[in-house]
Amino acid sequence: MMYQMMFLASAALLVAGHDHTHEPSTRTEGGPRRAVARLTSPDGHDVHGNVTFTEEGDKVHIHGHIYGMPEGEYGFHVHELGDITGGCTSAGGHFNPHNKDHGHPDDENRHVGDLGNLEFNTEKLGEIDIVDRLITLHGDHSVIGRTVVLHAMPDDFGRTDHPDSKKTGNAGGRIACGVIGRL
Ligand SMILES: *[C@@H]1O[C@H](CO)[C@@H](O)[C@H](O)[C@H]1NC(C)=O
Ligand SMILES: [Cu+2]
Ligand SMILES: [Zn+2]
Repeated sequence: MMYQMMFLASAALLVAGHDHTHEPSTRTEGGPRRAVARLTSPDGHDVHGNVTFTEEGDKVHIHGHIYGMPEGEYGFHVHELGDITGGCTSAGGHFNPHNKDHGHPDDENRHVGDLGNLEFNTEKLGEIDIVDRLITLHGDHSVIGRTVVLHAMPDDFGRTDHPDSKKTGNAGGRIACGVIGRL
């Protein structure tokens, strides 16, 4: 009996916690919350682009394009800090407020900032068209004021034996980045 009551109480807490974190944003101005980042390369690579974030219900749509990488796939993440004063490395690690392992965007066990790979075509154009269920533009875990980073190598989604796989996806150096600002 006691166990049952404790179970019910913790279940209720879990539900309340869940509802709270996924509460739709109560925006005073009209329309969805939006944010934007302009990616540039502090290290002088000719890589640049724009990314917009639009919150719709409990999902965020991420659109835009980045120019300049050779054909291939490259890791694309939101990093914790909005600090690029010392280049992209100042932005810290992957945004990971729930202390998870690095993963694929569809994984349960992933960093909030894990947006997978961005594919560049033969024209060096990478088109961003992502719908994500963990990124938010409101509350404590908003990505506004944090940094989007494009890496030098593909993200392995935490699925290889490389020692960095479960931390960063072994995506290599940081080629371009931009701080996410509100619109
Ligand atoms: C980013 O957006 C600005 C206008 O806001 C535009 O001038 C610039 O060309 C865009 N850059 C890319 C790479 O799309
Ligand atoms: Cu990254
Ligand atoms: Zn990660």
